[in-house]
Amino acid sequence: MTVSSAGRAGTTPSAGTHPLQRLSVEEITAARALFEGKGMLTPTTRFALLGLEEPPKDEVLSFVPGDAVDRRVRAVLLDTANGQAQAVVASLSRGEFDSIVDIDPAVDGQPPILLDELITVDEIVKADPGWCAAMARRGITDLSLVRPAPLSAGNFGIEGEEGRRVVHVLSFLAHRPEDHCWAHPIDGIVAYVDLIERRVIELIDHEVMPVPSEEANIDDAAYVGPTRTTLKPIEIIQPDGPSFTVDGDVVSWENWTFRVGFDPREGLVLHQISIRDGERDRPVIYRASVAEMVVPYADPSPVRFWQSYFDSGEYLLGIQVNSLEHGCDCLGEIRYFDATLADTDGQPYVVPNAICLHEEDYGVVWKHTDIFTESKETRRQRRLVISFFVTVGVYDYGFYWYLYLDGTIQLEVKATGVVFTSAYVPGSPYANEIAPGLGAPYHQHLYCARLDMMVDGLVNAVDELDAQAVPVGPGNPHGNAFSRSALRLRSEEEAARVANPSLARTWRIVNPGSTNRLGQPVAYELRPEAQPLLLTDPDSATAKRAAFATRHLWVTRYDPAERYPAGDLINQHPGGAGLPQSVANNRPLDGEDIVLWHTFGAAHFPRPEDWPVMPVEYCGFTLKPVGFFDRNPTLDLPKAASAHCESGATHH
Ligand SMILES: [Cu+2]
Repeated sequence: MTVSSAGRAGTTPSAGTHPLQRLSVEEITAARALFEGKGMLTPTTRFALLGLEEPPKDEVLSFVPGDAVDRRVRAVLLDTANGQAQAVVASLSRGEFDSIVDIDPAVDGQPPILLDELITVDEIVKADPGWCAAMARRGITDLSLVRPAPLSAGNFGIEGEEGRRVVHVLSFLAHRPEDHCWAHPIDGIVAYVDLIERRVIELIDHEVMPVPSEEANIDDAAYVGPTRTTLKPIEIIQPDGPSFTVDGDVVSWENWTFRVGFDPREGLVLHQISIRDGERDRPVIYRASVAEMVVPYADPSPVRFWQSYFDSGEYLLGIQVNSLEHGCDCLGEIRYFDATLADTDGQPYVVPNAICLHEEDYGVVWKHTDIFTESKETRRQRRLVISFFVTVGVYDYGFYWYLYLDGTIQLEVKATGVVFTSAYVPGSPYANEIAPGLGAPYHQHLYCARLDMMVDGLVNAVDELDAQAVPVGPGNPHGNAFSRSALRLRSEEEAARVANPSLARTWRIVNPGSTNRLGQPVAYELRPEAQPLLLTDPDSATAKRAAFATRHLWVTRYDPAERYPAGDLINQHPGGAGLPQSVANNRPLDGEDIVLWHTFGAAHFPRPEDWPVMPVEYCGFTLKPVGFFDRNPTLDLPKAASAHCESGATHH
């Protein structure tokens, strides 16, 4: 990797702009013009990524409205003619490049897969005589109905792939142009494609397997059957409007305040989440996002062993964002935010209604009927929902952040869409048959949330809490006692942890310098779902590249350069980047500015009910205030949150 740094000259301040404000259409246009003007673009240069380069935390925290802001972008450029790639940081305010780093793909990894490359692989494989002959052997001659998928190759040390920009191509067959091809995998064959040389470099025609033929068109009334007519309407009405206010990208709701961000790679980012407590706005999280995810597949077949998709680092979650429809995707009083993104030519485009904001009733928050005083009190819970949906290949993922009235923060990921299919081999221990002859290989969906914590300030520490059985003995003669142990995680190596649900293990982020009225350090607690970690062999290529998924928790000292748990460029990366590298320094964590990295997700053993489209599977995590407040912070909720629940004063 080589680094060159351009000098700094006079500044053109961008007044009136917040440092974390999302890039505008004008700024993306200006960025492209800057790259063009400096001779950085050839006719074959593609922007694999163009997004906001966020300023370091101290700059953001010391920002005062009206201050000049140095607006910067970062880009990953790929010349599709020769494969040369660069990572660039440039200042729009100063009209200068701050760094231009030449990427060595064999060492640093490849730029993410471009949306354009879907078309590229189609052209390449269909021009390959060997691939066409392999299709013909399977009785497939109308190649216009074959759908080749550009799938990330990973890095398995396959001869001839090192340093080359490669995707692996599995193909699917449509019976007609409008037929959903995922029902008809053409299995037993894979093409390895060099996207720069534009040719098939290896064709593995392992086995002619029957192509499953049953159609599965969820938009075809003949397949789906008659629509049920028994459901009565549910209307969600807020006659006085929603309780939140939006000022630019800043959202305020009840006591919560945060700033909406949107990154081409991570998608939705929540900045500077704080909660008002009396006269104080108390910070909780400086920055929260899902910074990586991996979907490793269990099928060891010679044409599929490499399947392990890093949907964020390899495909960029943010640019796959859906435009949401009111009444379908979101119900009630909705405030949408558009997403402004750059295409591979560096041109801006806007995805309307990309982020959905609304509030939801969430049942009872607390309730008590007193058996002595006959007092009856009930209050209702609400949550603010901020979400977006992406489509990455066959899968659709919804990412839903929830803020609750009682200070709880939750992330829920919704996985739906179509499972990745195979030709089912009877008796396979690695796949389920989900339709006649149609297999769905086992796999995992593992996400890594990056939580840059700021509980009442920058000085934080993490304790691991376990339920603790206490044996019979002095002080516990009847054996009823049990307790809880707390272990301060003092260094980065020590803080790489695995969940233990049988001990109700949680991780508490405390501020040792801020105490509640009981003298306890204020805290938020991460409650993991404690689902299985990465199930691949510890020595597998995927385990090296997705090392983040071998622990439920990592804690690192804040470093603005450490943004992604599997490294900056994960596509074809040989592994070892990201968290394993970050924690190798074993920096101390007790009373420091720290970042939590939480791996969560689900092992998916597909069911017949997951076909032809999968009902949402949920996973996620919760952050709960623990001694952050002096008492239940929802005592001030009004009794009649709805017209149907009238005040106890008038109805006994
Ligand atoms: Cu799945």
